[in-house]
Amino acid sequence: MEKKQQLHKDTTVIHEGYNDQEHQGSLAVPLYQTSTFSFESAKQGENRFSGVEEGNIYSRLGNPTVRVLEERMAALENGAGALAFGSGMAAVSTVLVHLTKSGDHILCSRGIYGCTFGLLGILDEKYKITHDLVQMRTEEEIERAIKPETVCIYVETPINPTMELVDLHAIVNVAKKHGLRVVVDNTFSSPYLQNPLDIGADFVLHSATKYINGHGDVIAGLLVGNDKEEMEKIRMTVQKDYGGIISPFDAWLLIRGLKTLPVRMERHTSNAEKIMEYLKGQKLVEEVYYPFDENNPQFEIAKNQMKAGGGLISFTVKGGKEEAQLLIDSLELIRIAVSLGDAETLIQHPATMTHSIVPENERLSMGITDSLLRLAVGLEHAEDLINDLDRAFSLLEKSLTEASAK
Ligand code: LCS
Repeated sequence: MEKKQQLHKDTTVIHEGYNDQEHQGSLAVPLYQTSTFSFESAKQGENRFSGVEEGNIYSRLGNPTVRVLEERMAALENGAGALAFGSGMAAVSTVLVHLTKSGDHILCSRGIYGCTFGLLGILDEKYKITHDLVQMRTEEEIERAIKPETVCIYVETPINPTMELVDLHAIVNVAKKHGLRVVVDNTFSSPYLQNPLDIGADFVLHSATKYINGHGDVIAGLLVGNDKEEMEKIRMTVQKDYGGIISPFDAWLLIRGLKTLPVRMERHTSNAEKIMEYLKGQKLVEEVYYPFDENNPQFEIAKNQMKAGGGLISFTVKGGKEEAQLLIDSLELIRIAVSLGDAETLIQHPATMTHSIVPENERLSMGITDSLLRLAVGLEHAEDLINDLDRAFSLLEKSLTEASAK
C-alpha cells in the first residue's frame, strides 16, 4: 500500500479520522449520543468484552464520535494514540495515577496550574506519592532534583500563569538518561504551536477547555501518548475505572472547534504581539512576560520549541493587589474571568483566582506576585483591546493621583 502522505496541521484538524462516505455522506461527524451499544448476539458481546472482536460496547469504554476527536488529536500531536476526558484535570489525574504508585516521586516544573498543585497534594496525603516543584534551568539543575524514587517529570511550558518556559530538550535528555517518563501540559501552546512528543516526551496533555475548543462552552481534557498499546491500556484501566470520560456531545463540539485551531492561533498570536508592544510602553506596567519577546531571556528556548508565542501575556502593574484589581475593574470590553483560549479576551488575577489554593510562600516562589495579571488575548480587533486597556490604565493613573493628593 502507498504510504499515507503526512498532512499539514491545517488539514489534519479538518479531515483526520473521519470518512464521510462511511457515514451516508454526512459532512459533519455524526453525534453518537448514546450510553450503550447493542450486540448482534451473546457471542458478539462476549467477543467484544474479551477483546477478540473490535467494536463498540459502552460509551465509557469508547464512542465513535469521541474516537474521531481522539484520532484527530493523536495526529495533531504526532502521537500514537489519544484519550479524551471530561476535563483537563481528569487527563492530568489519569496520567499521574497511571504512572505512579505509593512511595514514588514526581519531579515538577516550579510553576503548575493551581488544581494540578491541589491534585499533587492529594496524591501525597493519601498515597504517599511525593513531588518537588523545581526550577529547571539547566540539565544539572534537573539532575540534582532527581531522587531514587522519581518516576516521572511533569512540566507545563509556558507555565500558567507566569509564562516562564521549561527547556523541553533539556528535560528529555535528562529523563532518557535516568529512565524517567516525561509528561508535558501543552495547554498554553496548543498542538498548533508546540509538539512535545516530537522532542521526546512520552505524554502530552491539554485542558481542551481552552484553545482546542476555542469557544468557551465546554470543559474537557485530552491526553496523547507515543505508545499505542500503553494508551489502550490506560483506556481500559484508569480511564475506564476512574471514569473521567467526555460526553459525546462535548467531543462533537471539540471536533467543531478544532477545525479553526490554526486560524485562531494565528490571530491570538498577532493580537498578543500587538498588545505586548502596547504594554511594554505603558508606564504603569513593570514587567511583561511573553515567550516571543526578543528581550525575554528565554527567547532562545521559545524559538527552539514553539512555532509562535500564542495568546497569553502576563504582566505586573506598578503597586500591588489593589492596583491590579483597580485596573481590571476599569476594563469594559475585556472580561474578568479565569480560563483562556476563547474568542473573548479574558483577564484574571492569579494570586486571588487560579492560584489562590497555593500557599503564599509557594505562590511567590512560583513568581506569582500580588501585582501579576494574566491576559488571555482573544480574537477581537487588537485596536479595540488596546483602547480598552489604555482607558483602564488612564483611570488607574487618575485614581492613583487622587489618592496621593489626599
Ligand atoms: N492545565 C492547565 C495548564 C490549565 O490551565 C488548566 C485549567 C488545567 C490543566 C485544567 O483543565 P480543566 O480541568 O479546567 O479543563 N486552567 C484554568 C485557568 O487558567 N483558568 O481557569 C482554568
